[in-house]
Amino acid sequence: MGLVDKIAELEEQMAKTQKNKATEAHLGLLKAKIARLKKETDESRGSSGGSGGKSAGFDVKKAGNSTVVLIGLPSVGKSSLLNALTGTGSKIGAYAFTTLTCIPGMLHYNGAQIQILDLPGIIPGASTGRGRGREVIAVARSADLVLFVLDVFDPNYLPKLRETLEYIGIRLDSGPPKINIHVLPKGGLNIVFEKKQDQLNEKIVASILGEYGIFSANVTIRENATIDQLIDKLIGNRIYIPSLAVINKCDLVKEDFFKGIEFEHVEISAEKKLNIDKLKEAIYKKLKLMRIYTRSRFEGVDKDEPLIVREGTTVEQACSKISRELKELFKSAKIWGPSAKHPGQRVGASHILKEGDTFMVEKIR
Ligand SMILES: Nc1nc2c(ncn2[C@@H]2O[C@H](COP(=O)(O)OP(=O)(O)OP(=O)(O)O)[C@@H](O)[C@H]2O)c(=O)[nH]1
Ligand SMILES: [Mg+2]
Repeated sequence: MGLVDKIAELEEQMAKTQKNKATEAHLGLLKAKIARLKKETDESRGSSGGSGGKSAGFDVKKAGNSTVVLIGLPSVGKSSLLNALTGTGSKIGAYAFTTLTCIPGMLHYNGAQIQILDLPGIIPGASTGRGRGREVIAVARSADLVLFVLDVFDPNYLPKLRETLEYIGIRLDSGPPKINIHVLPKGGLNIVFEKKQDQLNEKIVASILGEYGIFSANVTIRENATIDQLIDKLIGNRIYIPSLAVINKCDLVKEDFFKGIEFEHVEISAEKKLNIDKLKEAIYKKLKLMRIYTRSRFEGVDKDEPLIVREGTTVEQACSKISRELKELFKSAKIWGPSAKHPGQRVGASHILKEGDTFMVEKIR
């Protein structure tokens, strides 16, 4: 039996098993087995991790401060949106599969350069199919944000799109599981639960670890984790990316149309250019970018040329973005703005910057 058949058989077995307390451990083990086999098939296909698809047209070079991919069904308006955000001329058509390759554009916002990638539409089963679908979603693996584009008459397609990406190991809107596993040559398992667990217990953790050939290890579970998170930790090649949902073609409906929609989203019309600025701001926020200004003794502050960095960036990291020399000669910095206790506060290399801060480096010589 081939790997694909084995996976199908296990998936069938899972579907047939009732979900309850008594079957939890058994189901967890099946999940672990499936995840392990899937990883093996990915590896034999050579398509796991990295930048994904190898075919012509999909090897797009990353550019700018961050990369955003547009994921959605055919004809929802992805190319129209790329054009509205960036002024790029991606082809728009009233028929499905107008876009056949990956088209990049650049959004300039708040001093940041945000690369937007327009992709062909995906259809159900894209993650398992051999065709372009798999290549399309593989591009998402290297993105900093996934923008789900939904048609106003089909917004409930969102969960299916999310599942499609989850299937190839992309984890949306969450961080890596707070689980540590330190494998030991002998001595059995020592499992510590730091938080109360809803799904995991010693028996389940032991049987899942066994599936991965781990029988001796120090394991610390630092959050209320799921079986899936434990498996993610063991598989190891998961990618964690934030996402944002956009509902397009809002020009076709009245406002009260959106009352029943409960998930977070931005309503736009790419064609009529409605709410595009609001979407730009939402993208910028989700990417957690911020503007930092530098001040030099001679030239003062240049407000036109911010340094674009991620939230949580330290003074040291910002310096190394400017130049290696600056990082090496760093003695201390003076700070003005939101993160400064008082204007001109002197701080060390590990000081965390905030949006709108200005800093000036004092060098060792
Ligand atoms: N009414 C309305 N129509 C739109 C809007 N945005 C796009 N369209 C129309 O929807 C159709 C599909 O638009 P595209 O931008 O080509 O869609 P796509 O998602 O790139 O399609 P594929 O490349 O085939 O996946 C075109 O006929 C557009 O004119 C909108 O905001 N409102
Ligand atoms: Mg298109």
